[in-house]
Amino acid sequence: MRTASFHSRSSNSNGNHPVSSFSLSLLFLLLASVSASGTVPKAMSKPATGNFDRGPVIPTTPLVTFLEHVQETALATFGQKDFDPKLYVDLSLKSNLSTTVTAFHKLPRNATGSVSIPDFKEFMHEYFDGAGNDLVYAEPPDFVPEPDGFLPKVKNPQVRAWALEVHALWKNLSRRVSCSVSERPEFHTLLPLPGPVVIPGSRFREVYYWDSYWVIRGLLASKMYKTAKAIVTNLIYLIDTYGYVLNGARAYYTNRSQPPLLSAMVYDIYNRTGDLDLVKKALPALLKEHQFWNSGIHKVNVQDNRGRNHTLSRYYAMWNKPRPESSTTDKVHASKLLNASEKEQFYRELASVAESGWDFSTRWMRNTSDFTTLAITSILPVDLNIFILKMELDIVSMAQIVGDNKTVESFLKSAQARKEAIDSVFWNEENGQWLDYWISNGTGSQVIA
Ligand SMILES: *[C@@H]1O[C@H](CO)[C@@H](O)[C@H](O)[C@H]1NC(C)=O
Ligand SMILES: *[C@@H]1O[C@H](CO)[C@@H](O)[C@H](O)[C@H]1NC(C)=O
Ligand SMILES: *[C@@H]1O[C@H](CO)[C@@H](O)[C@H](O)[C@H]1NC(C)=O
Ligand SMILES: *[C@@H]1O[C@H](CO)[C@@H](O)[C@H](O)[C@H]1NC(C)=O
Ligand SMILES: *[C@@H]1O[C@H](CO)[C@@H](O)[C@H](O)[C@H]1NC(C)=O
Ligand SMILES: *[C@@H]1O[C@H](CO)[C@@H](O)[C@H](O)[C@H]1NC(C)=O
Ligand SMILES: *[C@@H]1O[C@H](CO)[C@@H](O)[C@H](O)[C@H]1NC(C)=O
Ligand SMILES: *[C@@H]1O[C@H](CO)[C@@H](O)[C@H](O)[C@H]1NC(C)=O
Ligand SMILES: *[C@@H]1O[C@H](CO)[C@@H](O)[C@H](O)[C@H]1NC(C)=O
Ligand SMILES: CC(=O)N[C@H]1CO[C@H](CO)[C@@H](O)[C@@H]1O
Repeated sequence: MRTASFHSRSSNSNGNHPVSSFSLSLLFLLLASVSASGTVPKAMSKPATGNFDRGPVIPTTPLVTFLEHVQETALATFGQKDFDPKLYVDLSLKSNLSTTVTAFHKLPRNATGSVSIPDFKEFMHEYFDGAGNDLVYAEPPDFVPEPDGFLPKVKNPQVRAWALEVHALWKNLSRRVSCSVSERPEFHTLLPLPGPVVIPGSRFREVYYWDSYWVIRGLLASKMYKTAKAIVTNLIYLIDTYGYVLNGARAYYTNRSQPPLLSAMVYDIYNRTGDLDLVKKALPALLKEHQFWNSGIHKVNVQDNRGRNHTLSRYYAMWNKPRPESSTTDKVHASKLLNASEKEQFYRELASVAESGWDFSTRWMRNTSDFTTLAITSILPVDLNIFILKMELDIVSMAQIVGDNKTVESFLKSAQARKEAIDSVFWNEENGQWLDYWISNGTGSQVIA
């Protein structure tokens, strides 16, 4: 289980990030190629992209901004080797921010802005708690070394033994947010969550959105229903607080989401447990999340060749600066770009690519040899729209379960419309595949009003 690096949360890699076999199998092998065919439909309304960065930006917290300065100084001090920028935005404060900032500015620096290693280490020790100290170990309440009926079809003793070792990792990855976070939230970039959590591990010290889908699949195989429900409860809490599920539970992940798989998590848990209360609690949150993906910047209208109008969704982060957890690397990549608005657009694309869960793939580049040509906000992705179609069908099932006929009816219609849009806009007859649709290739010339 390569939990540390297997797919995209927020990597600081440089464009060659491997896509996991998990994510690939998830895409139903739809996406062998990513270009649209010659018979592409025409985008009807010009979205706020092209060469201009016009989307919303929600300002960051003073703590995140300060930690980015610390990150920069750390890079100047320690150098590139083994440098992980994320470490510095995961630190929590020991004293209040103004005291810490004052001490930081008093550090003696040389001409290149670097502090001596001993001075910097002493400052770090005196003013910060270690990254991840604000998540504490929590014994999962429903873990047993070998659950009843565990993987009944797996008979080979070696494979069984290995599966039980993997199962035992749940114990290892269970945490809860320390009380210190709710006591002094302004000292932490970690966000408080009501229930216990399961983390991916390694440098990914906090809860992630679509990782939780895979975590829950595993927890269900391990019969850990209580832990699985707690994870869903946390994600619902994020929707109640922010209006959508954040990429991860950190102050620097609040301006983007990740592939929307919450409905699948709830539905899978319901399927195993029959927990009606969970469905009742989740349904209003899912309706809110559906709205998030089908309004504003995420929503794009497209007209097909037969003049029919369709609505599809895209990834689009509410952020146009370096991602704080990878700020130093993002800046290096952006330094190739000449002016401020191009840089902002590039930063927007980087954050939006992180929202896709794929991180850096040539799938999102106009020029596959040039990382700065990431253009995901100009793409209607097949997988995102399939996830949303699944969300719509899950909502139909859940509304049926709770007897909300109005929602059943309206989401049957939404699902039908999206299915038609997917077939009409994405389907490529020649290839026999659904392909991503590029809204505009930069010139705006294909955008026909
Ligand atoms: C920060 O802490 C210092 C020292 O404890 C105190 O004097 C100061 O008033 C605090 N500032 C804020 C903004 O809380
Ligand atoms: C500043 O300090 C860094 C690291 O301590 C060192 O590599 C660099 O050469 C120094 N630069 C100057 C101008 O002294
Ligand atoms: C997780 O497992 C590793 C390796 O077995 C061990 O070193 C570590 O202490 C464990 N951590 C927790 C929180 O159980
Ligand atoms: C659970 O899923 C299985 C397989 O898709 C399906 O046959 C079954 O009806 C589902 N059960 C419930 C309670 O939804
Ligand atoms: C599609 O939308 C356009 C622009 O809003 C409108 O003019 C046109 O009538 C619509 N076409 C259909 C078939 O509804
Ligand atoms: C930035 O560069 C782009 C592409 O070269 C150009 O279209 C745009 O006008 C420039 N913007 C500014 C503010 O200079
Ligand atoms: C848009 O650009 C992408 C990436 O260069 C390319 O694969 C695709 O074919 C282009 N689409 C259209 C409609 O020209
Ligand atoms: C693509 O990027 C590479 C590397 O920067 C460059 O050499 C090449 O000319 C670019 N191709 C196009 C079509 O712009
Ligand atoms: C909702 O639909 C079901 C199945 O069609 C029907 O049995 C039920 O009476 C309906 N409930 C309401 C409140 O209309
Ligand atoms: C990365 C970043 O700056 N995130 C900000 C996004 O928006 C929220 C508010 O919803 C801020 O609190 C975050 O700091």
